[in-house]
Amino acid sequence: MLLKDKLAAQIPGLREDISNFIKAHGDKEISKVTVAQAYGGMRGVKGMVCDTSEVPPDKGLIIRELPIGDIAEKLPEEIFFLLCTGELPNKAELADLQKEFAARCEVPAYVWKVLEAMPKDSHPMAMLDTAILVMEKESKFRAGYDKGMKKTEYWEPMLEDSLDILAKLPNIAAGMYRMRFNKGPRIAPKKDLDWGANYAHMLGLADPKGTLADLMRLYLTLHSDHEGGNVSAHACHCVASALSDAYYAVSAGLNGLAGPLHGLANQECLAWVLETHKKFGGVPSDEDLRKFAWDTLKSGKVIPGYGHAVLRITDPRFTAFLAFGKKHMSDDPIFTIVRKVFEIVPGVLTEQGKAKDPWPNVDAGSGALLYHYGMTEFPYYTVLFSVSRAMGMCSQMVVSRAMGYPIERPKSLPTKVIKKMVGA
Ligand code: AMX
Repeated sequence: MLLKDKLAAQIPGLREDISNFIKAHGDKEISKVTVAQAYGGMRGVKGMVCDTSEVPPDKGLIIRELPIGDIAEKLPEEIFFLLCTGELPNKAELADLQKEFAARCEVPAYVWKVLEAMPKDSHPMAMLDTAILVMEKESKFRAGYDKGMKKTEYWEPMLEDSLDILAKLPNIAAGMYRMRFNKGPRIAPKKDLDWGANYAHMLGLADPKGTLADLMRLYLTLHSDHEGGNVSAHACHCVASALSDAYYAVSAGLNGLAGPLHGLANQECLAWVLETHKKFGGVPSDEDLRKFAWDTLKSGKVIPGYGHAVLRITDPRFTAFLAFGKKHMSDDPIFTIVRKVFEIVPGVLTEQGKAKDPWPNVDAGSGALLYHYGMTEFPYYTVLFSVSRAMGMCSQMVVSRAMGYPIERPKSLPTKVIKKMVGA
């Protein structure tokens, strides 16, 4: 496998580089922690390493030196290769990776049986995470560990598990969609389609203009990674640092993505947009929308899709979705509201003065695009996000095992000790 060959060639040099770096600079300080940060979700504390991507507050997502806006048109498979190796694949490397995905995409029959046995009103995220966890017995990492593989070899079965999971995810996610929302029998994958197009094909949505595959590719590329400190990446990294295999770790990360302040925001965001549509009987006026935004804030709720823990600009991923919408559905009323919300809400949040970032994040527009294609089941939206974000989580785990990073174990303190430390 060409991806594995490339990693095998890179890893010894990377290990040596980091080992020398720690030897030469290991005692230097890169962050300090205040009392407010300890109580404030560690926001801004620099205490983790993530080489797959970074999110400068004033630029947005950069994957291995490439701004997301410059690579939004790339295939998700290309992005996975980039995340793992720092390089976009050449033609042969891409074809080889796609061959690996096609060869591994079959979902074990027991997964469907478990999903079918779940209560009919289970949240799709609970179903997805169960499906991943139930496949844990397939883990090559755990099998290798049980046989006593060497630490320097950990990354290889971690890559194998990652490819197995990623290859199956669109298949599981699409099958689950059809099962959970009574869309009829599962649709078999087409092995000659790329990852995103195959996912679009297996969902079985009406696609008269033939553009759904483009949206899926864009969606999967844009959500792929967002550095290491967000809830899902961090949860996944932490679990895997205990040498739990990729099935345990990806499932754990996605459980975090299911939270309304994280990945679930896209479902909540579209619900908010549709609420305005219903309340005002169509596209609201600027004044109506401004008032509705204020009413939301005054009722103690957040405006979903706006604000970010790190970003301080309009998320370039939102910009890419907006461009797609302008091109393919400029007269769609729901998309029109999304555009209007973008004109009004940053001003409202700025006036309120609480949110540090009044600008739209990735979730502010993506739901409206899916809705346009007839995917009206909001609870499913975070599943799409998950299929994509699994690429980031998996690539981060491969890198972490390749570099031999240790178990994660920050130090916590009781309030009384912190008070004593600062003389309170
Ligand atoms: N609407 C209303 N209030 C908001 C807000 C929003 N969109 N964004 C932030 N605020 C509020 C916070 O709730 C907080 O209020 P508090 O002091 O009363 O607790 C205050 O502004 C300061 O928050 P912050 O430092 O700017 O943000 P944060 O780092 O604590 O939280 C986030 C970041 C994303 C959770 C927050 O902006 C939010 O809740 N946004 C709406 C939900 C959302 O869109 N989530 C998706 C994020 C992207 C993703 O992971 N998919």
